[in-house]
Amino acid sequence: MKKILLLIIPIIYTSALYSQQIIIRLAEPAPDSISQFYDKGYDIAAYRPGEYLDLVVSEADLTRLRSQGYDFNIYVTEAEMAANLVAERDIPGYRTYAIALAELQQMEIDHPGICKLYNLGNSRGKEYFNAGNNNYINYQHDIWALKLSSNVDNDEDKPAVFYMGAHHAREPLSTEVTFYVLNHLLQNYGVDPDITNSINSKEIWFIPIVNPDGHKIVLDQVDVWWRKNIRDNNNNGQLTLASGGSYPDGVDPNRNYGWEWGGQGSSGSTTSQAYRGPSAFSEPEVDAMKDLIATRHFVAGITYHTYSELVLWPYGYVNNAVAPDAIALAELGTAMAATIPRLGSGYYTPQPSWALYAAAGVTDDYAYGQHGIFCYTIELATQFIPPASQVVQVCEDNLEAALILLNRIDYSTLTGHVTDAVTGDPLVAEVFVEGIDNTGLYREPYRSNVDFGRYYRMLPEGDYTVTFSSLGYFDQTFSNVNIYNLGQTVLHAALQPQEQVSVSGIVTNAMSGIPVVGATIEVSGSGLDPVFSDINGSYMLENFYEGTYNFKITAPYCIALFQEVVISAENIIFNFTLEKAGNESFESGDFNPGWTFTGNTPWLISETVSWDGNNSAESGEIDHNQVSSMIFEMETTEEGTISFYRKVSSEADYDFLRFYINDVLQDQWSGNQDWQEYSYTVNPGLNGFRWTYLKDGSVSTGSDRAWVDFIRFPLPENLLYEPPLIRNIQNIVLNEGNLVCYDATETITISDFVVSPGGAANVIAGINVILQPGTAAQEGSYFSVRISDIFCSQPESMLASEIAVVPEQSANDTDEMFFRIFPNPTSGRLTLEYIGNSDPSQKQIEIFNMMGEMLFQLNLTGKRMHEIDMSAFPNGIYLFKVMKDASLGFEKVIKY
Ligand code: 0X9
Ligand code: ZN
Repeated sequence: MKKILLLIIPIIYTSALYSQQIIIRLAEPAPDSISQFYDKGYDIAAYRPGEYLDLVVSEADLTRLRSQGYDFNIYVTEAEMAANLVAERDIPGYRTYAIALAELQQMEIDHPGICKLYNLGNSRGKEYFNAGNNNYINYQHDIWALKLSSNVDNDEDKPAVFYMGAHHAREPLSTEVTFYVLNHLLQNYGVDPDITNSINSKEIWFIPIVNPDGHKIVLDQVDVWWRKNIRDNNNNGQLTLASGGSYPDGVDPNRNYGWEWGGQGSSGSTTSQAYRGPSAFSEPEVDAMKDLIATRHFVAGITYHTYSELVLWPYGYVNNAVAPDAIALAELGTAMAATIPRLGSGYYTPQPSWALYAAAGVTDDYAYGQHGIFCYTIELATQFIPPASQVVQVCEDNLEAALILLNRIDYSTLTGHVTDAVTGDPLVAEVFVEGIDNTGLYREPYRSNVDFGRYYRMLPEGDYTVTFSSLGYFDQTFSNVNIYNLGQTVLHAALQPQEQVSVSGIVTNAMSGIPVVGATIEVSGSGLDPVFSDINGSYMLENFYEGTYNFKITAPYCIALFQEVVISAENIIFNFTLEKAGNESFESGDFNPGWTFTGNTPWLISETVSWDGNNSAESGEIDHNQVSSMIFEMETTEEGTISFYRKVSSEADYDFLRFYINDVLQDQWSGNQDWQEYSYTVNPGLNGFRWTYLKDGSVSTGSDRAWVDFIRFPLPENLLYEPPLIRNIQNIVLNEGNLVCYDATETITISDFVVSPGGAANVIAGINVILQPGTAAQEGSYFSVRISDIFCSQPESMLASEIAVVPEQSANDTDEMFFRIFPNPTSGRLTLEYIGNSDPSQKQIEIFNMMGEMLFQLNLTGKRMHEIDMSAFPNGIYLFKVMKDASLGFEKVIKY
């Protein structure tokens, strides 16, 4: 009776809860078929280029795929998966969490000198339970790690290696192989001299079940297809099982690591089996791995998965990725793969991870990118869950590769200690190997560790130039460092400390020369906190060392200044001038200071496509899976608005223009979309505005790019010139006119202010307006004057002034001309922005000096923003004469 129940219950239980899935196989897939299925969000079970492509699908999916002409066969059924999980006669099959934990605990008891068990933290389910949710009572798991090493209670100066299993729930074979390697080493301690030596000289870490909650779902046969952890994505307070291949709960742990997190091959959809989570390391299981990796001196590791019989190494986040250590990584991966027999014949295939498919947020990319660890993903076997009878064989077959990895640090490796030459204390220093570290995609520099100053570099055989550098010390370079295959090369470095210097200077406004208070001075790579300029614009950076640094200076509503600074004992004073930020229409034909670019190519200036004038910013030319970004940073002190026009011509729904504020996506557009204006609220603080054009893995449509024009930044009103209301005056004399300082901050209108040629100084309401004798600006013209918002702190200096002079408005003069000129005053670049409604094409501008001499003429030719270079003009006040059209004469004069 009991036996029958045991047989029947799992079948009823599983089929009642979710629709059945199967693994289907496409034999000899075309090279591009993987990306087709990947892009459509299929659950990829396995892929061996040219051999097979396996998908997890429902029966309905299979029918549909067949009707589309695909030649898929059923490869593994759900019943087979479930049956394989179960122990066979005398063959134990797969460990549960409870059995695994008991075994680890027993090891620690049996081998207390060399085994130490660490609890690395809670699973997601345990976190929910601890927070009071009883629905997760059965998912209270810990993430366990066993450290195997002599003097196991001490943290010694030893290189560490890790073996991880069960990132993915439906891959319990990965736990079995991890245990097998562990048991083999343990049983041979004191027996096999090589293994004994390895355990004595290394730390060997085992994390057999990284994702215990998911693992339980599979081992209990609740859902044998479960892959992710059990994050409650839909917030219903309980585990939601899949329906129709959709997985509402869970994050894919192998998309949650923080190296290029969010990129290709990871999904932003919560129901996807490859859901990356809301942010990098959002999941406690993955966060636990991050902490472990950060706190031990790992040099290599394997994360086991199933299936496909592959040995993979970083990078995997983007196609055609080349790691700086590509050669040494491939050498080791190839050596390991050559020892692992495949089920039929031949050996595992070695390849960089991206060659399988690009997937971002994976373990090996993070371990390598962040810490330089030679981390491999081994895709075991030919099924997620092979029958219990095959488990031991797969484990045995994988042992030698695990030992090869363990021993890699013993040869073709550079190692040593870096110390302070005076105190002898260990030093964290960058270890730069010429020809390796300056090649390939970015990886964090290798550094010696904080406890011992120890470093390891696994390198291809050969001669190298190696430089040790640490902030506050003189670099030390060694050439002809020979790396050979029979052992390690030991190279210690004792670095001489540098004298400390203090760097100081003043930050001023480039236009007025006035000190900028509260500017932020940051020095990238210095390890120093940013400092701020004081009331006099002065800043001071203490405890500095000689060298070349990149300074970044920002202040509210100013253009961020990026400057390389060479500091030496003689050179410690650096003054900076900041330009006020202006709106942007790209009419100068080049990017103005303050713009920076990231991604595969920078943005360009288009001279053929524009919303106003002739120019706009155009995304750089990019290929599939690439991005092109332009960024402008601006500090603001109050809430404001940014607006811009955008135009897109791209593959609809796949290739996008995206706009971000501080890396938070605000909007995205794709397809064919003509110029349109968008605006967004901007919070006070340092704001990074980023426009990114990005393409997915295939297809290009239209012009395949995006344009941005007429950007209005969140500038406060007083930075912009708004034409004021005008009253009449007659025959104003402007040449040699001189506006003196006064302390008014409110708008003051000077009305009925008549000055005839030869007129003298006038004083109105405490404002001094001195108009020197001279010639009338233009005979017979009628003007009004208004002076507004004037602020001065020092007599004699002109800080900001605005005078607008326009003819008396006639009743039919409804087409008002509106201009903004900023920044004002200026020392260089000035932007004149037409903000009226009518067509600006007829308008003309003339600029005069105070002598009434016309300096130059400008036609608006349809442009709304004009960049005017004033840097060649001497300090003073200039008049802008704006004409409605060339024949109509004065419409407005603006004085600067
Ligand atoms: O997709 C994965 O996470 C791994 N395959 S699995 O079937 N076990 O899920 C492979 C990851 C390898 N890395 C990259 N392709 N970047
Ligand atoms: Zn996996």
